[in-house]
Amino acid sequence: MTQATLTGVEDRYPTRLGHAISPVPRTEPTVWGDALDGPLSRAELDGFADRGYLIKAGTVGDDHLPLLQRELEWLGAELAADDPRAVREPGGGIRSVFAPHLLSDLIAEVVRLDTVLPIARQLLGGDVYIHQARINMMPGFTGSGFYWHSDFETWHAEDGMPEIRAVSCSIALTENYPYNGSLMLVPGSHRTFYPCVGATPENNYETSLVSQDIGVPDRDTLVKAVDRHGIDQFVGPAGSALWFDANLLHGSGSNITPLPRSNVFLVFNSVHNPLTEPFCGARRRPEYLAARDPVTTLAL
Ligand code: 6CS
Ligand code: FE
Repeated sequence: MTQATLTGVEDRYPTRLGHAISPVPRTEPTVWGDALDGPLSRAELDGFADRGYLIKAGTVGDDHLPLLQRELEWLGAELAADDPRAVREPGGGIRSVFAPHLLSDLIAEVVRLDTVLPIARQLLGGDVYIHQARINMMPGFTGSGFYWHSDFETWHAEDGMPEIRAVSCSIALTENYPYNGSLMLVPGSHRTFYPCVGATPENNYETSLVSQDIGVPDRDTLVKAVDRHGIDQFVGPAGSALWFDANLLHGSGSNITPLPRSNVFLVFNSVHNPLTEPFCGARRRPEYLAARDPVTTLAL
């Protein structure tokens, strides 16, 4: 019996299985709002629906960037060495800082910028809240990558997110070059859910945030997806933003250059898509990974 039937919530996207099953066509729309509902044009919305991502230059301007870059250093120093919200790279340095919007007023401000929140509301068709936020530092020399995955696969299995009605906004705080660990995307892959084989270990997030072994598509799936869709890359100056659908396959290589690729990721979830119980049957993940608190999940 799966967790879903225990809670009575239908699991339309089974994953973390004992055996491989066929990919599941997405049933939800990718874009829930319309051109009149926000700043994105019809063409931009159609592009997002087709490719599963959209790049917007100038999302954060020079008025915020230098302050945000300084904020990164402060956040890195502020968190105690044993704070679980600061995930470290095996080779040294900080890999990610989770829930930075709750630690920094400046990052909380970025969430509500006219170039950010209205786009999230338009894509998700109404009120939203922050499901998860993080800064991925991808430090120079030691930044280890993120293997191919769909964020929704994790958020569904381990956080109980029922529908694909969430979107990530990755804002470059440093220049994202083709060679310093910038995000690679499989355009169009968001229209298919790829069930993964392998049960979720207890407290999986204690290792998966550094190296994700469970909940990743097998190589045959990746060969077929890349063969069909190709690979695009998010490169651009500090201040530009990549909006990508929760189910879009993405990953990044390691960064052996001296140039950090530090991005802040804001994950917006629709208020109509509140978390239930983890569909993989594991215990709930901590609040800093998956917001459930009535205050932090208040509509923005
Ligand atoms: O487990 C998670 O929620 C995180 N893992 C990855 C690889 N991307 C999304 C998210 O930060
Ligand atoms: Fe991810």
